[in-house]
Amino acid sequence: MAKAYLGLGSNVGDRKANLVSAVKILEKNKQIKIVGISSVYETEPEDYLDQEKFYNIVLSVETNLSPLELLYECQLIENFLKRERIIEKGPRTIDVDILLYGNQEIDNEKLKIPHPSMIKRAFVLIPLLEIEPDLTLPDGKLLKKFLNLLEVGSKVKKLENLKIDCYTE
Ligand code: PH2
Ligand code: MG
Ligand code: MG
Repeated sequence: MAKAYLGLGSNVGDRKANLVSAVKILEKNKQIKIVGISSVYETEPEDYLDQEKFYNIVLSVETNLSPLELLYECQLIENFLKRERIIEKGPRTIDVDILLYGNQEIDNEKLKIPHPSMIKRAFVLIPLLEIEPDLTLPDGKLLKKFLNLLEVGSKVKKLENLKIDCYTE
């Protein structure tokens, strides 16, 4: 079993319902066990700025899927929730990214792990560090050090009253 971390985001339609659907699909997969789930954060859009605010969460999972098999599962969820790819880094019903997969480093045209922009994104690092404060990159660097370098301000807000439950045992 490998421990992996997934970053999920939604800014089209019912953002919470989209995240819940994605979590439910992951829970149904017998080869994936969700072991941690962050709070839901409402976040200002990054990269492509002219779009609605996102809801972002991070999950930790244990899985015996390979990194590529896990990627296919993420893409299956994106297809199921009818994600359209009109604008790069633009609006989406759901985005499911593999952030980390054990201590593996992967760099090919299909898949890059660690996720190349995770260390620059407070909407990833804040929920990730909420569930795993001392997490490191495969090279041993502490992720919280990267968060300290970012201007977060009010761009990432924890939604205290919005919980996504997960039921896997
Ligand atoms: N995803 C992007 C681009 N910008 N901004 C926020 N706040 N949250 C996201 O998940 C996000 C983004 C492309 O994956
Ligand atoms: Mg993606
Ligand atoms: Mg993404």
